[in-house]
Order: sequence, then structure tokens, then C-alpha cells
Amino acid sequence: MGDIRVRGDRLYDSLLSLAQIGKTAKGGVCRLALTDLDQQGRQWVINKALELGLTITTDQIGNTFMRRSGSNPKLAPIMTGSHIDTQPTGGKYDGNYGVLAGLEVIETLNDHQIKTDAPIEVVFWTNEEGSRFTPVMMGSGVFSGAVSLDHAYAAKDIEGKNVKEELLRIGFLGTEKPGDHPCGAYFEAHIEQGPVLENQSTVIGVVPAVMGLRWFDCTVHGFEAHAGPTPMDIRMDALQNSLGIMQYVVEIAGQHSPHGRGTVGMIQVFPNSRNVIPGQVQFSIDIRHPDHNILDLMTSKLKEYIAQVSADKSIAIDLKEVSYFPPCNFDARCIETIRKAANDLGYSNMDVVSGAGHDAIYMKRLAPTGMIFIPCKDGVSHNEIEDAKVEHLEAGANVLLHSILAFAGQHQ
Ligand code: HGY
Ligand code: MN
Ligand code: MN
Repeated sequence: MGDIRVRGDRLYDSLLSLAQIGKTAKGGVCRLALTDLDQQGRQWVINKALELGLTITTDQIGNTFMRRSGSNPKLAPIMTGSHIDTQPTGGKYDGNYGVLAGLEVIETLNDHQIKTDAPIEVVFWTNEEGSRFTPVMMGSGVFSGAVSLDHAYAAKDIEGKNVKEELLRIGFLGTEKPGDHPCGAYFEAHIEQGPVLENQSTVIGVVPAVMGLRWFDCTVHGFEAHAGPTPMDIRMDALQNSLGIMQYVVEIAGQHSPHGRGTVGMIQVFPNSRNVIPGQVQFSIDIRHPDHNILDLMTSKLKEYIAQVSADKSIAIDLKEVSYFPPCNFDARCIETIRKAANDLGYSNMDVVSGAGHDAIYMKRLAPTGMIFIPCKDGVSHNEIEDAKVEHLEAGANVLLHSILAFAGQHQ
């Protein structure tokens, strides 16, 4: 069994084919969670799974499990997967790679008529990106109990549509109770989305941990007035009063470099008219750090700064936490299994802490969990130019194959 390998060309073709659904002019993918394009992407993956002889289950938050039976159905399945929803200017590989690498593992086992003791399941999770709906990693968060189903159902997008109605509309409001689904171990293959592996000319990232994250929605209130007649000294300009906070988000990340992260990615100005002094501004805050205590310190500093701005300017500022997960360490046995597979296969490998969140951080709460990284071109992701080499896509899938087999056992 040690000498079986996936087919990188076949995996690459399936990634390019799935990437046609929501493809953008610059060669990326825009397939936001629970849109018609997400529905088409889901159906494309399910059709491929059905061709491979898998059985399909969907839970009440739309997480979808594609199962290959094992010789012992009593054993909990060894699971792998990721997400197929993307950022608005996403790439072909973020998430999609982990799902299709899982199906390539299945197809390789079918090719070699290998029967495993434990069942194997490939999963795609609902709304990992958190771009259209928060919280981030919604489906796996509900599956692990970190997010309530009702809270997820009520989440609304910028047009006021909620998750439950959108799941129903696209036909993925399943019946299985989230989490009522055993898992023996979970492995997720993903592009690194950063520059470390490429800079180190290393093929496989063995992921020991994921940074902790906090997301906020910050709303700064002001007073709408005419841009012409209103003197500068009496204005309550919500946008001007927001700028210092936005810069401070980046400043606190710098105060805790090299691992601190601070980003303002979304901003909405009301009424957003060029000759009206903004009466309200709502913007996103994303702060991260691999050390829990430092993440807490960054959070308290941010809150103190915002309170000071509110007092100094006598303005109302609302800060609402919309996503949180602490730094997470993966399972030692999974980490060593991944490292051994990479070494046995002859792939260079190194530890890489993940700056990006992944569904694996929630699966780690339920079962032994590990992640496999491969390089992406210039470390770029969440960008339409995201790219990866076929040989790296193949290498990661081979490490995934042998890591799964190490846990699933082979029926004699
Ligand atoms: O935000 C993240 O880290 C992930 O891409 N959802
Ligand atoms: Mn991802
Ligand atoms: Mn992403």
C-alpha cells in the first residue's frame, strides 16, 4: 500500500473544472456561500462523489458528507475535506483543494481496489469564509457546537437575507442534526496562503497550530449634514472619527509583531453620498495572534482605545464581536502521521503555524485532527491570482492519502 500514489493531473483537471463555476475575468473564483453559484459548486462536487460510488448526507446547516464504506461500518469514519465557498475575489485552491484532494484519495483507492477497515468521508463545510455571513467557519462551528444552529440560521447578509432561507432556497437545508455524526479523525489539506513554504523551498507544511482570531463590527455614529454650509468645527463626521480606530487596528498588530495581525477589510459609509457628512460608518475589525494572552491584550487595548475616542469626541461607538476562536494546537499523533507520510514519500517538510482559520480548528474539538499545507505562488491567497503547482497539489494529496490510510487501516 505504501507505493500507491494519487494522480496529480486528474486532481488538477478537477480543480480547473470546479473553478469554472464562479470564475472571474482575472482567473479567480467568486462563489459566495449559499448563492446560486455555491449551489452549482456543491452539486458539481456531489455528482463527482456519486460517480465514485459514495453516499451523500447533508446536515441542518448544509454541511455535506460523502462516504466510502469500510469493511467495518461500526468504526467511526476517517474524515477529510474543507470548503468550496470562496471570497469575492477568491482563488481556485483555497478550500476547493482540500475537498477535491479528498475525492482524489477516494478515486485512487477505487483504482487500486483498496478496502479500508474504517469508512472514509469527504466533507464540504458551509460558509467557511465568513464573507457573506458571519461567523467565519460557520458550518464546522455549528457541527462542533461552538456556534448554535439558531444563531447561524439568523445570520443575515448585507441585503438582509438569512442563512436558513438561503439554505432552503438552494436545496441544502438537510435533516441530520449537526454533530450527530461520528468522526474517528480529521485531516485537511490546504494551500498555506502565506510565503513560508515557498521561501523555504519546502513542499509540505506540517501544521502544529492555528492562530487565534477575533472579528468585530465597529459602528461609529455621527450626524449627517450638508458638506457645503456646515462649518468644519461643528461637524460630527463619522468617517473622520473612524480613521484613528482603523489605523490603531494595524498599530496594535505591529506592537505584537511578527505574529500579530490587524485588518480592516469592510467599510460601509451612510448615507455614502459625496456631499453629505457621514452620519454613520460601520467597518470590520480582524485581529489575530498565535498566543492567547497576547490576543486578549490586543483586544483589551483596542477596546480601551475605542472608549477613549468615544469620550474625547463625545460620540457613540458600538463594538460587536462577531467571530472568535482561540489559538488551537493540533493532535500530536496526526502531526507525526503527516510528517512520517511526507518523509516516507520523500517530500521536504517543515512546521508552519497557520495564520488563516480553517474548519479543522473546530474538528480538533471532536476528534484527532491534523492539517497538511502546500505552497501557493508568492504566498498569495484571497486574491484572484492565487496559484499552485501541480506537483505540490499532488504531493499534498499523497500525504493526505497515506495519513488517512494510517488511521483507516486496510482490510485484509
Ligand atoms: O479568515 C480566515 O482565516 C479564513 O480564510 N476564513
Ligand atoms: Mn480556506
Ligand atoms: Mn479563505
